[in-house]
Amino acid sequence: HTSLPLIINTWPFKDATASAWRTLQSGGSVLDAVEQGCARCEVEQCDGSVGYGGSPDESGETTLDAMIMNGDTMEVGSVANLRRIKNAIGVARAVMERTEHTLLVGESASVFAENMGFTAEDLATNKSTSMFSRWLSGNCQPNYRKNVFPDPSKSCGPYKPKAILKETRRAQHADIHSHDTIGMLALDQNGHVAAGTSTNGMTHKVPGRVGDSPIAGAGAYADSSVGGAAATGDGDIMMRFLPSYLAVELMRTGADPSTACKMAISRIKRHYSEFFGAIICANTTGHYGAACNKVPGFSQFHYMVSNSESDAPVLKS
Ligand code: SD4
Repeated sequence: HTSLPLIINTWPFKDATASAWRTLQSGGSVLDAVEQGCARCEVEQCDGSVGYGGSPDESGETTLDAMIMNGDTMEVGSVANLRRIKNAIGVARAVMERTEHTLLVGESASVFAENMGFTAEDLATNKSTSMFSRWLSGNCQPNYRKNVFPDPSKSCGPYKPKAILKETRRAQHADIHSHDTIGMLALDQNGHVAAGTSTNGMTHKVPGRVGDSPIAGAGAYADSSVGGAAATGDGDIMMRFLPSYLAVELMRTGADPSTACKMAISRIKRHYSEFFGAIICANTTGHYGAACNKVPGFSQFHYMVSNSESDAPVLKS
């Protein structure tokens, strides 16, 4: 097939696609491509949901989740709840290449990053500060706490038990602008596959919350004997089903990428018919596909593709 090498990523983050493509063209590896592509979004703060200055948690802090996977060696490096460091995918790669571990979390991950020479910076911006204060000063609903509501005598918290309909939470998730992780796959002509993700998670999440993005098999998965997959959406739900792992395993047993993506989404739908989410898949012949759960407010999922068939990234849906 002629369409290798291939870069594919979630959402219309075309600068990320272009950056990954350029990295491959200038002799970089698939890992370099995924790292550079996701890092591009971390710098651009793609959609406010990748990198610094977005998705403040319930205490107002932005923290980052990222992972990278080498489909040749099956090595993974991940960081979750990373504080103070903007280049989360870079730290994930350092975990993979400079430790024997797979996942580092929270303050300790940040100290590791500082020791590895990453710059510590405040991840707050005017935008994230005002998102947080707007939430505090009125509309602060405990998005992600079940069966609790703020004390009505205070503008926000401490949370008091109260019945809360599950639909409330689902409705919040239907707002696709509150979470648009970058998930990226890179495949080259020599059969190398890499996958990665980077995100600032969910707005007003409970501090300490980790989503699907830094979890191997959930946020992304790569196996150079098959291909790769990456997911985006409601990580709290999606990570229970390891959709990226499932999609890669379905391709291993012969499913084409579109079918594998659809089946991974259907598996989640069986239990959470209204969940918000999408997945991209590609196999080692350069074929690719995507699927999303069509729910009100989210009927079309956009993703970017770069391969030898065009000289600029192409938007697909
Ligand atoms: C998360 N999956 O932290 C991420 C968010 C996301 O599109 O992908 N949004 O749950």
